[in-house]
Amino acid sequence: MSEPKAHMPPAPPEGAAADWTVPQGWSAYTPAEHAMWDRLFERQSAMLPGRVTPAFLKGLDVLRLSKPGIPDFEELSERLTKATGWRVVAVPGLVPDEVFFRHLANRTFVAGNFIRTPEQIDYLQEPDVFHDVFGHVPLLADPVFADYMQAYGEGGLRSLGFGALHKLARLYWYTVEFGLVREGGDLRLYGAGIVSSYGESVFALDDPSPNRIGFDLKRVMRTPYRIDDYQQTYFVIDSFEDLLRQTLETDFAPLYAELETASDLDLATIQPGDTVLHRGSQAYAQSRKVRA
Ligand code: HBI
Ligand code: FE
Repeated sequence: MSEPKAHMPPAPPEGAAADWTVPQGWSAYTPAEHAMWDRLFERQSAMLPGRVTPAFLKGLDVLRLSKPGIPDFEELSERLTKATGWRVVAVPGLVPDEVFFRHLANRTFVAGNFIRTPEQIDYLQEPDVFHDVFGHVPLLADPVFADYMQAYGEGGLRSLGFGALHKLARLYWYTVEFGLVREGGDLRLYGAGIVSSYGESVFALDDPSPNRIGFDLKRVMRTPYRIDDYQQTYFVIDSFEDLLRQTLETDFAPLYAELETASDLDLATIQPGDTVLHRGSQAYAQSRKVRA
């Protein structure tokens, strides 16, 4: 099978629209599926006060996400649109990059419509409705973060023309998925991959193993990431305003050209010039390697 061309994403699966969206099918969720949401919601919302950025808790509240059961995307979108003009639509799973970016550029967030099974409670490969809605949607109610996500979608579409998607994907990974923010001298969580994970919401903030270093756009785009375990390095932004400003002010075309000849950095090694907030012991990653 050949790689799909950047501007020719594969056709959507049967039953999906041209933009890959599907009906959420809210009335078809079983009591067990709603109960799984409630179980995950309770576990995470007990963990997050004092650890997550207050903007996330505000989003949970504004969007009434504590209402029991899997949220109905229409009702959720109504509240979200009032806050920032974003909507949530359902997709069957991962969608092609170009499709994903086009939705973000249009202030539409695509969310998986299925929920993990009890066996998958702590780890699953594809983003389900809990990761997508609990993890991502609260911050879409924050005006600055909402603009950052749109800018990311627009930048993503442009990156396809430079063959630089994998560099830009690192920016998404280390901010939207696994970002930390420094607020009033304290580190707080904001990345969706962390806030939707029971284990990583403690590890990312409190464990001595990972590095925590100041966010630098070029540095991040040279740093590979792992999709199979906790991160070995977290990048810390000063504020959403600063992240948005850096993203909007950077001319990515010359940056991509420069990065083409720059080597990838080791994902666990502190580099000269890094702002080190915590030098990780990497003990966790090493213990996993020995056992693997
Ligand atoms: N599709 N449903 C879904 N969710 C994502 O987060 C996603 C995707 N397709 C591509 C994609 N993410 C990547 O392009 C980004 O992680 C960069
Ligand atoms: Fe995600």
